[in-house]
Amino acid sequence: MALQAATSFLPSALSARKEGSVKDSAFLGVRVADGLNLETSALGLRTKRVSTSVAIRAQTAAVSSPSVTPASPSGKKTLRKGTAIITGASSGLGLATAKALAETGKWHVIMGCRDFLKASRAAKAAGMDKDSFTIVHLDLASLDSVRQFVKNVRQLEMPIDVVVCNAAVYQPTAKEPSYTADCFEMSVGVNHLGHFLLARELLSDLQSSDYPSKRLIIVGSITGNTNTLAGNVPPKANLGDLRGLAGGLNGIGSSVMIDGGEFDGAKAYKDSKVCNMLTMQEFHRRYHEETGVTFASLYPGCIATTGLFREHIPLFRLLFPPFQKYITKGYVSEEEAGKRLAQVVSDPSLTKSGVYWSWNKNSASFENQLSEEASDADKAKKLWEISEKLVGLA
Ligand code: NDP
Ligand code: PMR
Repeated sequence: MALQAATSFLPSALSARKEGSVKDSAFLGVRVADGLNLETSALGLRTKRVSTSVAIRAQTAAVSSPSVTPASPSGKKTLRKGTAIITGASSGLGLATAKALAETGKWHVIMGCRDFLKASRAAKAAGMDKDSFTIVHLDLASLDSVRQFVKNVRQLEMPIDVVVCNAAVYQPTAKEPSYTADCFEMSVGVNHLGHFLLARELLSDLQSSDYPSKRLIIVGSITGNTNTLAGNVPPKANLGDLRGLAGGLNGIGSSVMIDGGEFDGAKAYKDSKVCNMLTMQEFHRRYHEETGVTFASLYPGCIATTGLFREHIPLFRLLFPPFQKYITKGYVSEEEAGKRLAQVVSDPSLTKSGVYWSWNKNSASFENQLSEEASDADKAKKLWEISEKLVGLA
C-alpha cells in the first residue's frame, strides 16, 4: 500500500558559517594522558528522479504485527520483519548499516534524511531493494523538523522496533559558529540536541513495539573518550560544568561551547559525542527496567573515507585514510562499520543495555570502558535536565 504524505520539507537551518577558512593544522601534536583505555585494535592493544514531495511508502504487509507469527505448516514460528529508523542514512555509516540490515531480508529501514534526493540515489547506488526502505525527511538542525518526522513516521503505521541516532556534522575548519534553526551551535545542536528530542519522542513508540528486542542506539566515538590515544588529540572533549549549554549555546547570552569556552568546531564535535554517550547511559538508568528497551552506544572504528570529513582541508582528506590504515591501524571500511552497527541493531547476543560497544582486531565485539567524563552519572543527569529544557520537553 502506498501512502503519500504531504510535503514536510522544512526550511533548512539558518547558517552563518563562513566558508573556506582553515583554522587548525591537519595533524596535531598529541598529549597522551595516563590511564589510557586500550581501545583500539590498531596498536595491538585490547584494545531516479523523485517527486519533490516526501514519498512515504508504507510496507505494512511486510511488517505486520504481532512480532512472532503463528507456526507455519512446518511448525516453525517466524519473526516478522523488524523496522529500524536510522538517521543520516544517506551516506557513510548510516547508509552501510541500512544496506546491511536490508540485505538480510529481516529489516525494513526508515531512512531519516535531510536530503531526500541524495538519500534516494544513495540507496539505489548501494543496491538496496526499493521495498526494503522508506525515506522520511528529517533535518536534525530544526526541532520542528524532528517533531514533524515523528508525526510522519507514525503515519506509516509501522511498528518502531529500533532507533539509531547516527547522523552527525563535523566542522573542524569553521572559524565562526553556525547555528541550527533554534539557534544552537550546529554540532551540538544536530548531533546531540536534535537526537535527544528524537529519542525522547520515539521512546513511547519503542515501548509499544512487540518486537522481542527493542533498541535505541546512539553512535558515539573514541575521540570523545579521553582515556584513549585518539581522545587525547587536541582539542580534547570537555563539557566542564555545562554552563554554555545551560545558557542556550547561542553565543548571545552565553558561549556557543558547552563548557563556556571559545568556539572550536573540532571540540564541539567531540563534546557532542560525549553528550551522545552520556545520553545513552541516562536513558538506560531512567528507562531500561520500565520499558525493556536496550540502550547502547558504540565506536564502530575509524571510517576514514566518509563524508564526515568533507569540511576538513584537502590534505587531511588525502592523508587521513592511509594514516589510519597503515599507522594507527584503526581504519575500517564503511561496509565493515555498517556490519558492526547492524550487529548492535539486531544481533541476539548484543542485548545488554547501557553498553558502549567496540570491536577488536578480529572484529569481535566487546563492552568497552568509557572515559571518566563520558561515564559521569551526575553529569549525565545534568546534561539530561538542561537538554530537555532546551528542546522544550521541560
Ligand atoms: P557521514 O558524513 O558520511 O554521514 C553523516 C550523515 O548525517 C549524513 O547522512 C548526513 O546527511 C547526515 N546529517 C548531517 N546533518 C544532518 C541534519 N542536520 N539532519 C539530518 N541528517 C544530517 O559521516 P559518518 O558516516 O562517518 O558518520 C556517521 C556517524 O558515525 C556519526 O555519528 C559520527 O560521529 C560517527 N562516527 C564516525 C567515525 C568515522 O571515522 N567516520 C568514527 C566514529 C564515529 P547528508 O548526506 O545530507 O549530508
Ligand atoms: Mg585520530 C590509535 C590511534 C587513533 C585512532 C583510532 C584514531 C581515530 N586517531 C588515532 C590517533 C591519532 N589521530 C593521532 C596519533 C593523531 C595525531 C597525528 C590523530 C589526529 C587526528 C585528527 C587531526 N585524528 C582525527 C583527526 C580528526 O580530525 C578526526 C576527528 O577527530 O574527528 C572528530 C580524527 C579521528 N581519529 C580517529 C577517529 C575515529 C577520528 C574521526 C572521528 C570521530 O568521528 O570521532
